[in-house]
Amino acid sequence: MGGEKLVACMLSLTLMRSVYGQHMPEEPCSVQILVPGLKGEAGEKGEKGAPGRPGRLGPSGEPGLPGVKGQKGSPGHYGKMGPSGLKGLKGDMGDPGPKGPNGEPGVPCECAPLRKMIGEMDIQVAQLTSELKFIKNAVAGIKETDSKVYLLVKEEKRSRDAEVFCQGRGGHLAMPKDEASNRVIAGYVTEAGLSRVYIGINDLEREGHFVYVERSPMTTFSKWREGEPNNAYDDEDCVEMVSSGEWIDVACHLTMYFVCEFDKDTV
Ligand SMILES: [Ca+2]
Ligand SMILES: [Ca+2]
Repeated sequence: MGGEKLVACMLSLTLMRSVYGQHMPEEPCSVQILVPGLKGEAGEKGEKGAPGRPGRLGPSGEPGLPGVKGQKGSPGHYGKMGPSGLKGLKGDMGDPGPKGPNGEPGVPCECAPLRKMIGEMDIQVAQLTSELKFIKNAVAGIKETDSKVYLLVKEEKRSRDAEVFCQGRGGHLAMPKDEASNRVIAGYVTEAGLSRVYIGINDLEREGHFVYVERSPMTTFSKWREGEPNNAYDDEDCVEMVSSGEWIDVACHLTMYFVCEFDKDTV
């Protein structure tokens, strides 16, 4: 027993006496001076001890050789959608599709403006119908000389209204100024089976002084029937042509067919 242990033993003995009083077990350590004896014989081999603690971590090993290339993997997931591309060129127009089903019946409308429009269209249709009738007559029975075109209008009108009608189409009542033109106009009367038509001559401004409706004076040519003009009943200021081609002064308020003339330059 070393010195340290001896001191520790004595300290322990003192503590135990203070705690347990006189009831102390046999003194475990008494101070004795021992002398070493002779070395004994080698003991028998002991039993195998318990495994030791694990050793420290060793250093890193050398890099290994490259491995053999593995097999091709399965396809990966789809990537994220990329940005939109530029707009392409416009394609050709497709074929017309099939006709769709009929629509629902419409609802009643506020038709006052439409009625007004329809009314105006009716008036225009009437005007066009009149124009068409005029053109049909013109195509069917037009007569002409070198410088004039004549047209028999089969609408009974007073002399003034007849002249308005002819002016509305760019002409005048027929104004025969020579035998040739007078014969052409007379041809209308006979061919149409008529007895008379208005022509463009009158003495409205000055009694007995006949002029053409375009206000040009009478020339040397005239075709009065014998005894005419007589201004009968002091009321004959307009002129008709009968089928013979002769002229007769008559009252202007009579209604009859008439002949218009147009300059070829303006037709
Ligand atoms: Ca007269
Ligand atoms: Ca007369």
